[in-house]
Amino acid sequence: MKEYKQKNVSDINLEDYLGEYEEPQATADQLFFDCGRRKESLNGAWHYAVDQYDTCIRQHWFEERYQDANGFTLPVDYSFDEWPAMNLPCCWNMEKEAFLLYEGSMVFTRTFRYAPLKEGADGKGERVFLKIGAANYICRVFLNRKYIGMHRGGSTPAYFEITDALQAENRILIQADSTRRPEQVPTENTDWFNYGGIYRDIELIRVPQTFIRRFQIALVPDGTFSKILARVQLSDAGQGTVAVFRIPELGICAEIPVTDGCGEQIIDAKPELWSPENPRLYDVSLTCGEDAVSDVVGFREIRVRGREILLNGSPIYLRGVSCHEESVANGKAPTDKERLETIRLAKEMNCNFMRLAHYPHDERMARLADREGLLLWEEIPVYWAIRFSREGTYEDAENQLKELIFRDWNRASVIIWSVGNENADSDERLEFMKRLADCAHAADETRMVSAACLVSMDKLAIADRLAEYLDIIGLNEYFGWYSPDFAQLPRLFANSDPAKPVIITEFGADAMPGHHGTVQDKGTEEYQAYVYERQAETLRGIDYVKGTTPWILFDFRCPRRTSAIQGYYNRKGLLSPDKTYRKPAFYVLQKYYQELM
Ligand code: GCB
Repeated sequence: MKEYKQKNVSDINLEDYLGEYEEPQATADQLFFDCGRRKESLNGAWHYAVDQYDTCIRQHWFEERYQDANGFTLPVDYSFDEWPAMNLPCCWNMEKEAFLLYEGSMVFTRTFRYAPLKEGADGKGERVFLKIGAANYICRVFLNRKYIGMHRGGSTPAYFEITDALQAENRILIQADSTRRPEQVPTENTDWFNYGGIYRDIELIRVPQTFIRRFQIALVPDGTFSKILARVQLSDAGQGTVAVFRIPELGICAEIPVTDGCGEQIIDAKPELWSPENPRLYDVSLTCGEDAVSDVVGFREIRVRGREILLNGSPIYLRGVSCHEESVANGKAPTDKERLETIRLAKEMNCNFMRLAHYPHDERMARLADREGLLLWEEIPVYWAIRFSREGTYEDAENQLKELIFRDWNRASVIIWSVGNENADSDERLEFMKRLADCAHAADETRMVSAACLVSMDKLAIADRLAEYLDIIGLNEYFGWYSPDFAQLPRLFANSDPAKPVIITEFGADAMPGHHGTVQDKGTEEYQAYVYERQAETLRGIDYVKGTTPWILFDFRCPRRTSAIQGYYNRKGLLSPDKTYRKPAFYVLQKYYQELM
């Protein structure tokens, strides 16, 4: 870590004031399996201040220096307990009209009590971690006048060990910074709204000295549906030990030998298979030493054979739709009820699949999809013009990918990890994304890796060089919208001969709810429905297209979209932003999917 000296309380001449707050960074290495653990919620009222100039960090507010060495009372620019309060988690943009377009830093603070629960068998006490489900984009944590660490990445969880900083009475301060920056993932330019805030759960998690870091369970994808893989990794290598893995309903109680902190067992079993039609879940648990975790999981196999996608050994067509994580009232922090409604609406359209675009959605979504029976595509925001050669950008992207994979590894609903969206095919990008695809394959041998690629317009073909490194090719094509000539779509397919299945990850057209005209009038419901009809007409005949996730289930906020019919919304939704109004294209897709069932 670089050394920086604070010269006085208000360090107005220190340009690199962030220097010492860029590390330590909470990464995928700190993330651990937390289902079935004892958690204490820190959700609720937090005092906050808009901190547009990063004064909290420049002036070290967290040090709470009210007096100098001689007892002189110092002037300070904050008063934590008199600041207004906000209920976290939330997107601040939704809290006050004045915050709607605010991008930058906010500082949140509260106090909480802590009492250790027990001494460990080794005489050492428990360890305590702070989990922040998500804060966009950077967050920095300060506890009892100490800097704990930071996290980068706006949609994945951060875990900070705070054991040594805890006291009976605690003051915690979290700075959340939603500034868009070119080197970040995503960059400063996206086609969605940049919500700010600590917008997913904030929790304290107590664990023993040595604890279970990873607990991964899956059906072994060997086509026999008769073996379950259970994998464990402990927080420390330590001495050899044994973990006990149980699935009571299947009569499984297996010992997993653990050496150097890692163990793995393949167990004979005949679980009822999970599928969208039969989302069968089992309670599973793992104990090791003083630690115990549990989960509720489904067992299914997903695989590619030639140009087919096989679910539990049978070819499947992925009848999907793309979806942002958003609600009018709650921004990027929808309630469970709102998430369930999103799933219900997709099912009403005869979907068995959803693309969670363009960043990791709340882990709740995949749990709900497990329960409700919906297959998922999950994605990291390697979106558009990522600065592929810039130092640190790859590491940031890879870290977000690993955080997502480790977080959702046990979710039967998740079948595809996507490493990006619509990135132009350059050498730097190929190297960057090939590494990401390799990383996803190495972190998870049970799922498919994909990316939403661009059409090669000069060849009018599927020709993205990244395809070689993917299991399934995602293709965004906008014939009928950005590319006017529908006749090019069948030609594109005729010109292509992919060796793998293709999912059309986007097509669509804007339509303002209730805006009517002829099928020639862009922006009308009629035109959108026409685009869906023409698309379906072509796609139904292409044998290697094994899924579609048109853009998009509902209209979403989008600062780039300023025309009269857009009104700062992307209007390609099949539903109005509040999800209550179905545009005619909704029924076109519903009918098309009915045909494919
Ligand atoms: C795309 C992007 C998506 C946009 C959409 C649009 O290709 O992947 O994020 O929102 O087009 O509406 O232009």
